[in-house]
Amino acid sequence: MENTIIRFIFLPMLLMQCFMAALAMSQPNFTTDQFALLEFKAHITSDPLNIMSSNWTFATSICNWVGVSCGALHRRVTTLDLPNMNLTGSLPPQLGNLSFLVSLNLSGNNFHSNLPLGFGKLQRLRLMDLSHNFLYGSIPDVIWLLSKLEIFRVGDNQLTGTISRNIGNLTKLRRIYIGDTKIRGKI
Ligand SMILES: *[C@@H]1O[C@H](CO)[C@@H](O)[C@H](O)[C@H]1NC(C)=O
Ligand SMILES: *[C@@H]1O[C@H](CO)[C@@H](O)[C@H](O)[C@H]1NC(C)=O
Ligand SMILES: *[C@@H]1O[C@H](CO)[C@@H](O)[C@H](O)[C@H]1NC(C)=O
Ligand SMILES: *[C@@H]1O[C@H](CO)[C@@H](O)[C@H](O)[C@H]1NC(C)=O
Ligand SMILES: *[C@@H]1O[C@H](CO)[C@@H](O)[C@H](O)[C@H]1NC(C)=O
Ligand SMILES: CC(=O)N[C@H]1CO[C@H](CO)[C@@H](O)[C@@H]1O
Repeated sequence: MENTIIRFIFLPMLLMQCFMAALAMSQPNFTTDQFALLEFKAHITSDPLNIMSSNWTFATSICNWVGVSCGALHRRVTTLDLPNMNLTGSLPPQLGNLSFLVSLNLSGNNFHSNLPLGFGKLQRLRLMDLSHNFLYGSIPDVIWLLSKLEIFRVGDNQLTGTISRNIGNLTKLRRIYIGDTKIRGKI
């Protein structure tokens, strides 16, 4: 009898509580994600295909915005993919607050900026493709500490610097494209 009560009443209640707790934990960061994406939108100076202006609005959740997807359970942003969209602008450091981001593909646009130091916080990132833009400055060392990174493409920009020996820490790295940049170093 007691066993049955535990199984049919307490266990579901416990699970529900865990779920609510998980939800409460991820809730504040939903607004962190929202803030990060709005900062990104604010740093877009030209959007000829009207992606941001017509779609990135509060008519829908950020998880329904073009190029954005979220985890099924935690509803945190996991993907920001807007390649070849003719977007002009810069990459704000706040993008580094998308702490659940797995894929970032902004290749083939007109982004003019540094690679923000904040990107070093993207600890879950597996794919970063920023190739074919106008990024400049040096690749911050923190990039070489993104331990989950599998694909790293920043070629066809004006990035400089050396590949840190920390690249040895990227044990998951399968593909790297830094062609046409002024990066030196041994791999
Ligand atoms: C934005 O685009 C997505 C996917 O095409 C769509 O599901 C969503 O409803 C659009 N949102 C708005 C506000 O247009
Ligand atoms: C990024 O998007 C472009 C365009 O769709 C695609 O060709 C490229 O392979 C993507 N990058 C990665 C690393 O998947
Ligand atoms: C982006 O702009 C170029 C030239 O301004 C144009 O040829 C190209 O079709 C545009 N891309 C898209 C996806 O509209
Ligand atoms: C997001 O990132 C910026 C710059 O990296 C930082 O100043 C800000 O406090 C961060 N946190 C939130 C919640 O936006
Ligand atoms: C990364 O590698 C460097 C040198 O190869 C090492 O000194 C450093 O401790 C490593 N860092 C991490 C966070 O593993
Ligand atoms: C509760 C929680 O996960 N908070 C995190 C939200 O995101 C910021 C910035 O990435 C972290 O610093 C918090 O720890």
